[in-house]
Amino acid sequence: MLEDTSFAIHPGKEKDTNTTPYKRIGTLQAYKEAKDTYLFECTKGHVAIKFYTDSIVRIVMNPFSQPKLDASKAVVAEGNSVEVKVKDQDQAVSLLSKHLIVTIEKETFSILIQDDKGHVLLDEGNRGMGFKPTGEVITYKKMDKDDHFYGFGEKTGFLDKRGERYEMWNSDVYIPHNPETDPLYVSIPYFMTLRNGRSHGVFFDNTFRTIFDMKSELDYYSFEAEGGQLDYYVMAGPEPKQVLEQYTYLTGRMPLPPKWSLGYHQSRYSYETEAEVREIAQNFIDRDIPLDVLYLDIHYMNGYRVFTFDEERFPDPKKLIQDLKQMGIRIVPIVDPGVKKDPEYYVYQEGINQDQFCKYIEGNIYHGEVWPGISAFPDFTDEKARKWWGDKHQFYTDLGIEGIWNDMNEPAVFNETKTMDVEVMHRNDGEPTTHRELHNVYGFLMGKATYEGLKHQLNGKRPFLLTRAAFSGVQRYAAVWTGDNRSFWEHLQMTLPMVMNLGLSGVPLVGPDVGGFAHDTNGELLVRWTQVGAFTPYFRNHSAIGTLYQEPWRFGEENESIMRKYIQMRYKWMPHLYKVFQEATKKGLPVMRPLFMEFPKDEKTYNINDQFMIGDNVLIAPILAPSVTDRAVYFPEGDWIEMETGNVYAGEQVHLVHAELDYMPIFVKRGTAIFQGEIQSRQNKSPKQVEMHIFASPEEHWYEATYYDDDGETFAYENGEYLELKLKVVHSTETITITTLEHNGDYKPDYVEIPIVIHHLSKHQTVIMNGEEINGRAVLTL
Ligand code: MIG
Repeated sequence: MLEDTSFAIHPGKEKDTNTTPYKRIGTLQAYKEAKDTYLFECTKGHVAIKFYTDSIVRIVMNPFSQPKLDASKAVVAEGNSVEVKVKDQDQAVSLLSKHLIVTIEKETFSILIQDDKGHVLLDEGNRGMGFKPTGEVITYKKMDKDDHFYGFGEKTGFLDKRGERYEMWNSDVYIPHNPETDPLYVSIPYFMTLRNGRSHGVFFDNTFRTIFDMKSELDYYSFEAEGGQLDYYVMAGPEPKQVLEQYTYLTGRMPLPPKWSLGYHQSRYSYETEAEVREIAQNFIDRDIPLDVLYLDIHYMNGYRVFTFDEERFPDPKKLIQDLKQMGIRIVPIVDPGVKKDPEYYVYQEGINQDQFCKYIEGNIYHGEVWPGISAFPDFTDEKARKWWGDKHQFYTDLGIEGIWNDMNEPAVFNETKTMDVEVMHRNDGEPTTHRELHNVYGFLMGKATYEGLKHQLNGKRPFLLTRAAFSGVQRYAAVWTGDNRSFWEHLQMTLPMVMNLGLSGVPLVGPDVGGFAHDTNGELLVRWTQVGAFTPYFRNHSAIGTLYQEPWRFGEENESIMRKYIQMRYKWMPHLYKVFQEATKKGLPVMRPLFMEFPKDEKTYNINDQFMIGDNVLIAPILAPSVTDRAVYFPEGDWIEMETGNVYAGEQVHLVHAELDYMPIFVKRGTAIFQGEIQSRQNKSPKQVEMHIFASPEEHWYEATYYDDDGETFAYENGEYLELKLKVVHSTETITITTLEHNGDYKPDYVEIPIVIHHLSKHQTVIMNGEEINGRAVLTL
């Protein structure tokens, strides 16, 4: 606790910084090509360069041994075979693919990376790559005055990370998430640079503690690691969307989540008894507030023993889960990694008997204190333990559970370092190494174990997994929530850049604890947060033990009815959201997007922290401060139509927009289209009717609209059981022409047509659909 007093700035406290200088890797001696990889021998070590596609190149520096190319936890791509030309000149050697030029200065081994047009992506200048005999590795790159940085996973602060220094070390941080609180629970050692309207990406594939520094120097930034190889991938972009496609080509994309996981979720630490859970569920039904999921936090267990229920609090979990499912509500229980040290507890017994727990090199088990008391931790770095853990979830799936919530998986341990002893020796699938190296992937591998177990048990149904800790690639297994925020307006404000940067880091299904976890929320804050939550990719209200209850009805009828409206609105927008999620599964694009992603040439968008987009045409401008009912909204290029009022706002300027507490401004770009639905009933939340809304433009404009749907709960879509419509809508002064370009997939939804509603149609415009003029109702027949 001394950390929270002036002791923190005690003059004698300045750490002994490791002042050993970095050594450069030396002069190039020789190089050769072996299986698509270029191997460079330098006077002080080795470098490998490998192209994965024409737009992705990997650079690996290893001062101590030949580069290891197959040890990644995050990367799933093997790479295509890429045609590379080698240009050897006096002072430099260059490797050229279709979109990238890598030039290596022979004397210093400084690397310059350019795109095919000669634009500089990375330039080491006279700084290059370095290492210390103790194992640290670093590289410096020139920083342009126009560089903007995004990504870095889960970080507090503003959208643009220029001027920041970030550390990656998964940490359980309950102390308020301030702009300077770093690191948090998630490590994604990846960023995107936007430079003069073009972007490129860097993924530093190193699981040790890493540091990204865009702050300490004016014209160089750096990234470094405590150990391991200097192993990074450069992605050429040049559009921000292409960088995301390239990054997720490497680290994988999310599978489609079950539709129910995209609905509204209610949680509390904790709903403590079966009676309380039933009462909460009934309240949602009675109050006509749609709800898809209720969470069971740690109190459901017997003495916090995972894979158990407390028999008094939850005497018949199977019945409870069935009954709630009848009401259209699913139960998601929390599962922490710590297994209570209790010789009479079957999970501990199995773990010991089958040798599944993390150990020291000497063979003794690592024990740490968490909720259940002294506990052991499964060694998720080993396939045997992952399988065991995954299989254990049969306990939950047999009860009808289809989703799991992983918490404390940094792993969090109640001690000075907040985590496992870094000297623990993980099995690491036959390549043993320390927790110091694998700390940042512990939660990620727990996620892998859990997701794969669930997927197997659910027999074709899509599992849902929520995780607190994560590493690059987590999108393949889990949704991420941003941990223990607080019920402060500042934390509502922080939600936007934080969720957007997670999206820019390849994780589309993300959200905060709506209403705030710690501290007491209040009606106004909860209303404004619920409005935002209705459009965050993951939408869960959660609050901490000892704080005011914050279900939507706790702050009076007026507030309740606003929250009802916005939670219902979430379902109305589901067809649009689902389509954007489907895009995330195909291309790795975020669902909740910063404006620059759609308008990368517009500098005004580079650091907008209080507006966001859902997909490419919906712009949301929430109110994020108390008592505020008017706000400035920046509109990028084009005309923007306010959904509620029909008002049209001209782009490339700021307008003042009015928004009382019951209202959050939502705009759609004129000349585009969206799909919306109406939910069927409280039990069945799939849409009974979907409508296409076209926002007619009086000017020449065209837009390609996509509609996507499937059964929402199985993997049948992977075998063609989906419906995808691609439509082209061309606007002109006289006509709106709608043409079906493609109708893909075999899925037949319950609805047989999609009515088309055209807004702002002028009396001079006629509607033409697939070649025919329409006078009455326009519909898409399925
Ligand atoms: O702080 O399981 O972030 O969502 O409710 C203690 C109890 C551990 C931290 C999680 C929070 C959860 C809580 N957990």
